[in-house]
Amino acid sequence: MDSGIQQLKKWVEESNNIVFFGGAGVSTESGIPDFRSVDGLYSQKWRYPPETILSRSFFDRDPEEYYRFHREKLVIENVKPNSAHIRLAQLEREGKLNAVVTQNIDGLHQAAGSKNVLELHGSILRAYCSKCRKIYPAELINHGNGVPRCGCGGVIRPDIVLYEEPLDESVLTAAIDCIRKADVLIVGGTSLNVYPAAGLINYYKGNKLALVNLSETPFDSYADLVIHEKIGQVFSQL
Ligand code: CNA
Repeated sequence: MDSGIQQLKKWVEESNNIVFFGGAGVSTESGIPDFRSVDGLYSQKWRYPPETILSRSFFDRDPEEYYRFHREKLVIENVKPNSAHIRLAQLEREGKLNAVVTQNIDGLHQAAGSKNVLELHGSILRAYCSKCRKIYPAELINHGNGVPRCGCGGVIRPDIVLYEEPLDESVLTAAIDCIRKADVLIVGGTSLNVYPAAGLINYYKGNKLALVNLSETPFDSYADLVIHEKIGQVFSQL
């Protein structure tokens, strides 16, 4: 076994206060493309960059085009949790892991059985009316054609945080709180380019910060342990 993975395994064995903070790279091994890898959404041909389509001003201006992108690119059928999601859920059940803080919107941590999941950017598995806030089933936004509308006339939207929108204050506070108190912080599958989420690492006060990411990140020199390997493969060895 790789010495980095051996070190991480030891930290995991010794701790009962682990927090995991992850991003899109956690779900690529389940078949969901991330944004910034070579085969990620940023490299695919689309009329506008994902950051533009996934912004609040774009959603308000052109909900038709937003929903075309949403259904074609964000909703991926028959995806299953991979070894990383599954092992994280096990670690929670074993009383070793306190929380999963995720930038993902795909619901795969919950599908794997994780209970304390702090979804910084919301979830495409929930929907509500942007005008009267009535809650709707996700099928309405994830399938079908056109722009789904509420009886009140408002556009039904996914419960995700679009670019230009603030994060949910209570989710952010809970994430800061558990990261601040964590003994081991494992950060994985995130380019650490999207703020304010990436800045959460700064709240960690311990000396066991592990970064598991395929490519380099701006925080590599800040971490106590860096593993540039596939996260599913790493977690299947922990
Ligand atoms: P990102 O910027 O696309 O970065 C992903 C990172 O993961 C890259 O640095 C990759 O090198 C790395 N990576 C890819 N595959 C693996 C792997 N198997 N093992 C280890 N590392 C890997 O994504 P971030 O999460 O950093 O950016 C935040 C955005 C992306 C958030 O707003 C998300 O909502 C959004 N997003 C989410 C999903 C999802 O829910 N699955 C998918 C695509 C984008």
